[in-house]
Amino acid sequence: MVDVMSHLVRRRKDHTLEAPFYTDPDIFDVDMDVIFGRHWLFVGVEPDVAEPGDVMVVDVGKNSVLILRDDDEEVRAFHNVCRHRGARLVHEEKGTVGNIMCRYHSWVYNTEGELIHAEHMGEDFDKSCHGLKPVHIRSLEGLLFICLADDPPDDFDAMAEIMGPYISPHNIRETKVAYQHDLIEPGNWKLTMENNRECYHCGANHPELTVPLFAYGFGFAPEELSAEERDHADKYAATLTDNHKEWEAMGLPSREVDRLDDMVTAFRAERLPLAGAGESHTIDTRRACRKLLGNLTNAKAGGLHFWTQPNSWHHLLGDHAVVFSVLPLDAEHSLLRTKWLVHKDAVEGVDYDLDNLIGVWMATNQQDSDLVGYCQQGVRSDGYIPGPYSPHTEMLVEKFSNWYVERMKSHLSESRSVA
Ligand code: 3BY
Ligand code: FES
Ligand code: FE
Repeated sequence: MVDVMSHLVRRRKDHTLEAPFYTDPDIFDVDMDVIFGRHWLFVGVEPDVAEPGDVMVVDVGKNSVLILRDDDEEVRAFHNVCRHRGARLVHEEKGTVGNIMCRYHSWVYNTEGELIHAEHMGEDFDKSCHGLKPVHIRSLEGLLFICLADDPPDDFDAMAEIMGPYISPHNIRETKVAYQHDLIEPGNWKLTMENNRECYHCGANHPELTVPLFAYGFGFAPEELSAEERDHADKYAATLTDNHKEWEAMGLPSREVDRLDDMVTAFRAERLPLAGAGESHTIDTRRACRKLLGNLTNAKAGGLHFWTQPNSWHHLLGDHAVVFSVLPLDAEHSLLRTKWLVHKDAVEGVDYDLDNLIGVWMATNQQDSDLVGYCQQGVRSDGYIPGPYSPHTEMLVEKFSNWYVERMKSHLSESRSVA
């Protein structure tokens, strides 16, 4: 087995990771234990389980997790494992249940996870000792995060306190999932995340996304701009400042908050102006949905970018929201799950056209997936040497890689000192 710690310790700052971090199945197993087993993961939204009895299954490596709304409307999470002989309980990704019955010997659990029926187990059998094993779950204004560890990182509340006011105007709880798309990217999960943390690649690769999104919002080297480009960049900077003032006056927190460095549950957010008509991530830059989110009365609410380590990013717009989660499948494949949310009362074909709603990000996701695949092909090769991140456009990629390296080091040194 590779010595993960020695690779972590010699990692060259401001550079991509060494190849085994993207290719080695043993390091992948450590990632699943340390990163995906012990941190808060974004897995879905409250509207995924809108009504009591609604169930969603999310697979995180070897763990399958049931997320459901109980009869008291509380969202709960349990391991999707029968407490009798361990059979998987729910097999479909989405469904609605009264109770949950195991197919094997018909044990029955209620939506609180309690075992309520088990035949032929004898008089001494105590049903109350055989409820479903709970998984920690928290809702950040309707965005659902789970943690598989017994003791999750204790800074979720600190994130929620800062991010609550940014997210609440979009009222995620009062939305519905208009569309979900699962894309298997041909790359390690860290390549998917690194790709998301920069827009250095946007101009050359995202003809649709760069219609509503200003590439200037993601950094550049001023000395490399032509006079005309510098003029555009200056105008963008002025627009950003003006918009932040306007939005904050309207009750929409907008200024950048960057906690990617100093928290375990690390995150970043900023509300950015949109180009053209300035309303949405659509090809005509106008709202895709007639009904706006929450109490918003103006579609020109910019785009709130919200990122969490290790596995999510979100675009909260005036008329819809797009939320993304990355779930690793193996060392060289990752599931990118994207959900488009619109106001719960919006009607497809009346208030929104589905193709128009999803068009920009369906195209962008495929382009990003191709780019991730090109890197995966490269990191497998003997020709791969860790390369430098741009100090102007990839500083947030460095923050992702640095967070990963520090979290891995911290857990591996803890487990060494215990052993
Ligand atoms: O290129 C991407 O996928 C993301 C979205 C916006 C810029 N970039 C960080
Ligand atoms: Fe579930 Fe037996 S394994 S009832
Ligand atoms: Fe991209």
